[in-house]
Amino acid sequence: MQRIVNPATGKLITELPGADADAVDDAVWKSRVAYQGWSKVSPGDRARMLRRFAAVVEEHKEELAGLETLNAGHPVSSARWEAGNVADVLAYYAGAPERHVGQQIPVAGGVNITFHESLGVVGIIVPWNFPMAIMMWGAAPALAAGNTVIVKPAEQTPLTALRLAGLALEAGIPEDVLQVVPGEGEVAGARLAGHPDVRKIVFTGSVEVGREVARAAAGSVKRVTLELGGNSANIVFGDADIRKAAASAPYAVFDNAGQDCCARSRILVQRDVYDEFRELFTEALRTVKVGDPALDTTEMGPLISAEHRERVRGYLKREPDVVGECPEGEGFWMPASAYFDVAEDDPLWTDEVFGPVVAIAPFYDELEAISLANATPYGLSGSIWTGDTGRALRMARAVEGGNLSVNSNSSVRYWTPFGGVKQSGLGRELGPDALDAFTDVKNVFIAND
Ligand code: TXE
Repeated sequence: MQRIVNPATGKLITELPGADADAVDDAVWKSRVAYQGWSKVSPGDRARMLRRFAAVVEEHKEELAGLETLNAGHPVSSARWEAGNVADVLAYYAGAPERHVGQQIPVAGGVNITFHESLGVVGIIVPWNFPMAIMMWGAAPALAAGNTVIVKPAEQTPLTALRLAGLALEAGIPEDVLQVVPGEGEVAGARLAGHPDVRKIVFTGSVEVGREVARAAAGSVKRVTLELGGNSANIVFGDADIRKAAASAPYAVFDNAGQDCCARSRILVQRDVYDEFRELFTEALRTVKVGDPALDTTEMGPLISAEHRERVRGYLKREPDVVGECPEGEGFWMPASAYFDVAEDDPLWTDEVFGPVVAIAPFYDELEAISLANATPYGLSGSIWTGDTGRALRMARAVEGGNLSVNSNSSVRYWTPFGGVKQSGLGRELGPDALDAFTDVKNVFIAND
């Protein structure tokens, strides 16, 4: 049985049986049968059903946000964003069945056309940090492209995934087109990744498990998309709007208590404004409102589990330079913490801490900033704060990452591509490109004589 716990109180919400390998095999079989129907649904009807699914999610936005707050500890304002994002992603990809067109390529002796063929059964292995959104970033384009989907949610957070599968049925998506199989990663997740009839795996989680998933997928040459986290840099130059950069920096790392693959968990500040930034940032960190995630005013909730909190605490070898507020009680609470003058080889600088901890260091010039920013095996997101457009472009090109922002800390827009370089992963989600990740191009030549 899987124990589903409220991270804000440590109390049991419910217990669920976990799928074993046989249950996954059964789901794959049902998915293959459902694929025979779903892949042949006309583009217009598939689009209509996905639009209806988006509308049903929109109608249940408050319920979904409440469930996410209860199960994942997200502040309700952020959970509302997430539920809205699910509806938006579905609505966006609902436009795809009628628009994902092939090509006619000029050839001698006939006609050459290409088709985007759906793959078949797609497995999506989801982490606990943004359970609804990450599930749908995979499921929406996969379904739109004509595939059937099996979601393996994280052990800690299956509730919104199960509810979304129920809402899909309510919206008229046929049975078994979108299934959710809660279970242990090493059992259900591993079986899904290794199953010969699953044609594609989308995995979001740790680098270690990502490697295992890729190895298991290699057995049947499955297509793989991997999103394996990050340790992104927030780079503040002396010519930037320092007040703005400092005011938004805490949210960029403490959102979801730092359990965000795009968290700007390292801040690099040019030496001439380092002291000013330090003062402003310290002030901003101390005002982050930490507490009951069900309250509208809360900005940071608990960590996902006691086990994860221990992992994060393992990085704190000395007292932080600045510490925020932290509620008392049984939940998995941890204060926002900042360390200044962190060395380039400190694990706080190189590793993904995945908690409310930020490492800050000064730099002299662009070259040093680039070298410090890239001194990690990850390459997902990052921000550059500067008033100089040329510098913004030079830096955005030089920092290793899939998603860079200038004078902003945003990374995710459902209509633009998202993903990492280096050990942050493989492939892109969201935006128009994601459809290609769920289809193969078929080339057909028709002779005219
Ligand atoms: O991840 P796991 P965990 C990073 C972050 C975090 C660390 C560990 O640094 O501290 O990973 O988190 C399933 N075959 N990220 O332990 O284990 C598992 O059931 C197939 C970054 O929670 O990678 C869950 O559904 N699947 C991140 C999913 O993999 C397996 C989000 C992720 O779990 C499996 C989360 C196996 N052998 C953690 N073992 C991001 N990229 O945003 C586990 N799973």
